[in-house]
Amino acid sequence: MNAFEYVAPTSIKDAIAALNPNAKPMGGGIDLVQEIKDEIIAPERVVNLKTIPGLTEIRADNRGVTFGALCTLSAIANHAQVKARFPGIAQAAASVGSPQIRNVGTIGGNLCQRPRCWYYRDHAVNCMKKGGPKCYSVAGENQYHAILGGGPCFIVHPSDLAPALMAYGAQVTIAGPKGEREMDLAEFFVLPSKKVTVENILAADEIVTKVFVPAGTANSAYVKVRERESFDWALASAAVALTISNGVCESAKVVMGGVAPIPWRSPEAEAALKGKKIDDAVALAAGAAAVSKAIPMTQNAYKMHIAKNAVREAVLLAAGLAAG
Ligand SMILES: Cc1cc2nc3c(=O)[nH]c(=O)nc-3n(C[C@@H](O)[C@@H](O)[C@H](O)COP(=O)(O)OP(=O)(O)OC[C@H]3O[C@@H](n4cnc5c(N)ncnc54)[C@H](O)[C@@H]3O)c2cc1C
Ligand code: SF4
Repeated sequence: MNAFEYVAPTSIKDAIAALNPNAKPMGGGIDLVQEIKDEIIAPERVVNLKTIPGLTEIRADNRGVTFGALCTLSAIANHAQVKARFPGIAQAAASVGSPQIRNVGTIGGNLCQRPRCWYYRDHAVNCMKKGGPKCYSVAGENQYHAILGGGPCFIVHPSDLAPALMAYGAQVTIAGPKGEREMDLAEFFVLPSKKVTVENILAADEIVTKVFVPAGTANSAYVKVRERESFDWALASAAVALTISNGVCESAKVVMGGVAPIPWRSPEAEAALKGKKIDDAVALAAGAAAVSKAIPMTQNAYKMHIAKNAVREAVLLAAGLAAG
């Protein structure tokens, strides 16, 4: 582990001024500190965002809900209005890691956490994501890797919150040297085919300051399938938000986690739901549509079945029907 300078800014402006390509912002520090200890990264400076006041607030009103970037996952999972009005988001936050991780981990850190690929996490392996010559998962151990959107790197995006927030059309606010900008969370994530060394559009001197979720349907759900039930990242997950009128699905958003290098929205699954009365057959058809374009790697075809059934179950839960 390298020695680094520690900076504790008291404003967003000071935090931005302290950031540069050799510095890293820190939320709860769960992922960042592990990366430093494992010698995957060696920043010269760590900028602790927790010393900036006002970034832990959750504000719910008629327009929707705003999460400061330093909100913990526990605060989101336990917030009464989030649970009642945005159940899929509360369920996603509650599904992250263990209670200790949820008490410390922040929404900003959850969205910006680095991939879990074991080649990436091995400091001795210089794969493409670290600027090296090749992706070792292609001919190697790829059972946890992407079935959609992969290439030339085949990570899956590890965030549980991201699919649920995207299903609600969340917007993210980014602060940088030129001020603040807002964008759809869907535009925040970057496929490896565009830029292989990063997972999002943030520059080295930019941070996430808040996430806004517009008011919408309470018919939502997040279903996560994991290998180790006590705490684990998703093998595959599905966030579904439905607008239902007179028993018929007027519109649907379906976003999967754990299957692609970015949270993966499925227009195919959404089309399979729109205009239909939701029942098990329709939910299953949506699940099948969600993986219809998947291309499994040598060891992860099993993920197709898991993702399909995660979508099916999330659709049924969002519609208020018991999973079949
Ligand atoms: C055992 C274990 C199990 C886990 N299980 C899950 C799981 O099931 N689901 C899941 O989603 N995650 C899981 N995690 C990952 C966990 O690290 C994140 O969920 C957590 O939210 C990270 O938050 P943090 O605030 O500690 O991030 P940090 O470690 O502080 O930061 C993570 C990354 O984001 C950057 N960053 C942090 N805040 C900002 C910001 N505001 N703007 C820009 N960049 C920022 C940092 O520079 C760093 O690169 C698990 C972790 C562990 C150790
Ligand atoms: S999947 Fe990505 S992170 Fe993993 S070995 Fe390949 S290039 Fe590296």
